[in-house]
Amino acid sequence: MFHKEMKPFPENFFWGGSTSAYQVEGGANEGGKGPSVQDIKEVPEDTSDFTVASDFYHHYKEDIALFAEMGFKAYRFSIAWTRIIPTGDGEINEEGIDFYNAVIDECLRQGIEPIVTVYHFDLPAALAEKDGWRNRETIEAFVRYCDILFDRFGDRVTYWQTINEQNMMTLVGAVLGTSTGTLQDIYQENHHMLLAQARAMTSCHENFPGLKIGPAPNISVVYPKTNDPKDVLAAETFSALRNWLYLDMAVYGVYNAQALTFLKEVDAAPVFEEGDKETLAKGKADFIAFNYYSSATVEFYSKEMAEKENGSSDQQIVRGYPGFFRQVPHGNLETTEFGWEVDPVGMRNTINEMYSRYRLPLIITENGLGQRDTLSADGKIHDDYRIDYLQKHIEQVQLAISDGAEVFGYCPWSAIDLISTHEGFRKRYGFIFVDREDFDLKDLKRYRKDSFYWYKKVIESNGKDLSK
Ligand code: BGP
Repeated sequence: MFHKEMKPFPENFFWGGSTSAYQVEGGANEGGKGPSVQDIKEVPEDTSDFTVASDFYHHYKEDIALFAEMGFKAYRFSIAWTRIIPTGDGEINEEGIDFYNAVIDECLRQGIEPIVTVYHFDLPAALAEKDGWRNRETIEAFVRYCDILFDRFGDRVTYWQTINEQNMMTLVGAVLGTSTGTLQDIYQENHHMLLAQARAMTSCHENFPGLKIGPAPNISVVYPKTNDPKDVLAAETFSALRNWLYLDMAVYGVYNAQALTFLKEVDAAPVFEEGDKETLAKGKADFIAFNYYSSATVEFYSKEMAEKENGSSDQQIVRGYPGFFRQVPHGNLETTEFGWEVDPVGMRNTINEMYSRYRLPLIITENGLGQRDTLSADGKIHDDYRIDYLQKHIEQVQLAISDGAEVFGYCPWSAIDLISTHEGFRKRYGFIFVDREDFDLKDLKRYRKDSFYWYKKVIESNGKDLSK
């Protein structure tokens, strides 16, 4: 669509940045924190574990001051469940409450709106030992944990996100270190997370008026590889499973029909208990937070194709499922150093499709470029590539706003360097460089990257000046 005149970014737009507790905090064994699945998972041999991360736990004042210097209006971060309740469902750890009180107060003191994710990949290890999300008691533990957060922090935190990238935990749980199992196991866990989310949203609305709550999936447009109607259908099925299952539930309180039918066809449909349908129907989001890095491309994948290639009993449907679809490279998109396709226009498509389906205010809670950075002898980081990536994506956000979508914030990943989910510290995303390597902690000193100064200018001009 062409616009005679672009709409400006709204006033009070939440320009900010994003992090998650286990990837940035460190202090893994401090302040009474219990272990999460991220602390006990096996990390790839050549990458760091999460014990120290960026040591935000000890540097939070300095880091939030740097966010404020960039002009952040919002900071999207997650609370570690195991700092608040070390065993997941037992005693409250007041030291953990104190830590997040301090972080929230520091944000507010600096004029930054705290936007909190309740759960970002870090299920308490004690709950994982009791079968994690496969066990329905985890739903109760989650709802209690959420109520504690709303109660203790809701006087200062208005915007809440339930579960970060539940769809990625379902599609690539093994890579994220969240969970594995048969397809049926995984979709049963998914069902329990959906119930937990619905219960948390309902409780938030009934018991804590004034707070706003939404999901935080990773949403991306799915292109058919060709205009062959079979490819188009394949893309639609994959999108139903990847995207709409999560948003239909968060907004309408029902399973996406196509996704549920697919799950039945592959013998992975969740088992409903009495009352589940009603519980799900009650949970309604106030806004949609979503993460976007890249688009997806899909082709029809026949059973014959699968047999020819020696069959695929692969349980990871993210790659493909014989008789339905499979993901393929786009073919016309550049890829990052770490192999991720870059598709800024895809973000406009994604926003527009989401807005026309759901008509809720949208906030981008992750988007960014993971790349190695070099610290020069004079303390500079020339990350033009990151500026390029962000510039192109912000342009598309403004185009989507001009197309008619309601977008109220942009919080790219990541506010500061942190540890990648499975590719270590060398894969950096931040505006602020943290001087450490995967196995050499150095001094953890903070340096402003070129993108820091660029983003400051973007925020100051409310998105009008994107020039380098
Ligand atoms: C999202 C996660 C983040 C983050 C980001 C980048 O899926 O919500 O936790 O890490 O992706 O991914 P990665 O670290 O694998 O490069």
